[in-house]
Amino acid sequence: MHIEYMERALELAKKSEGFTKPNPLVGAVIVKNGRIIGEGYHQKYGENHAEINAFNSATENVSGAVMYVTLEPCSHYGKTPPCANAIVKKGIKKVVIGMMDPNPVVSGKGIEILKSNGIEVEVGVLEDKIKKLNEIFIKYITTQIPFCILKAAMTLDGKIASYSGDSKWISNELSRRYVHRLRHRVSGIMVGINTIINDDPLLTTRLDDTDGIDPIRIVVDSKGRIPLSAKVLHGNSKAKTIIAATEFIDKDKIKAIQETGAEIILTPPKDDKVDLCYLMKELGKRKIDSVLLEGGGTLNFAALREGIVDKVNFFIAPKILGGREAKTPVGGQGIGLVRDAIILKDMEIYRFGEDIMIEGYIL
Ligand code: AOF
Ligand code: ZN
Repeated sequence: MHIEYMERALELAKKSEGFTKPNPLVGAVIVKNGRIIGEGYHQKYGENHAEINAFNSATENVSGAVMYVTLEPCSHYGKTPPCANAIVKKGIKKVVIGMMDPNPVVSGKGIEILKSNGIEVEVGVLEDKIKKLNEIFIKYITTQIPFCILKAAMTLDGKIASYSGDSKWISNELSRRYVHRLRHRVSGIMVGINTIINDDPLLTTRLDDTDGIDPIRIVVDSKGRIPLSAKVLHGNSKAKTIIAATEFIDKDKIKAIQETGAEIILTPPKDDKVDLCYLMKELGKRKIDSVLLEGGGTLNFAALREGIVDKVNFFIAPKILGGREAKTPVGGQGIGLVRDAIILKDMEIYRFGEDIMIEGYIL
């Protein structure tokens, strides 16, 4: 039963994917006499925490009940008062917690409040699944650097476009729909200037079931080559656009870009290019907790080499294109020796119809 109640809390937490950033996804279930008498989840950034919504939904007196909550109840006065205190006041007998709060402001202190008030506490139920759901939050709250997901779609022979540059579409509709859910989930989407010049993408979220949130568009453009007519510089999205450049960008170009409403972030040059580690820190300062990196190959290689990528999602379609000159997902200069290769771990395979998606974490 234990696991089932936590599974329910996890299922509730997932309902607000995309809406709580940069805060966590949290679900809570209240159980009394073997029945669920209250449920809640954190629905939107800045609003009630999961525990409070569970209390508000309770159909009977919660005194003496057990609470299952995916994240350690908070101990701080933030946008709302501490949930641990509310739990004490309501007379909850036992709290089962999925994972400790990685937030240094809370971590361990919520549990301490509960225990010192005579509440029984158990930690670590479904912990791995809950940590995966909150992988973005865990990295961002402990480092202030966004969690970065590199996404690429390729043919079975590893091409992201044909030799003539055609790429519509490599992956199938199910895969592409998943990518739009990812765009909704993350705070930022990042591409290199070549992608803007070649494809002129919108980089917005297009979902058919819910209203998706557009990520902030980030273009890595060291020398400021972006055409002022680029779609990302025009009012087709509620999300803003950031152009990341270096001192090699023309002053007049900076002004012209700013006049479109976009923001410029200048980084010190690194090998004459944008310093990606510096850029990620700057994005973190702007509350961007996650970035979906949608390439192309030059930027993908630089991002992997600089160590800003946390996870990859490689979609592989049952198509073969061939072509010596056809682009692959990771380009750049490349690595000379296999022993120096970038290594991944925790590999998982997902199916989207006939497409295969391989997920892995950078070691
Ligand atoms: C949430 N939702 O259900 C729980 C959270 O910005 P605040 O004041 O809402 O506080 C956010 C912190 O509260 C967050 O970093 C995490 O440590 C803790 N728990 N946050 O947004 C919730 N339980
Ligand atoms: Zn709270």
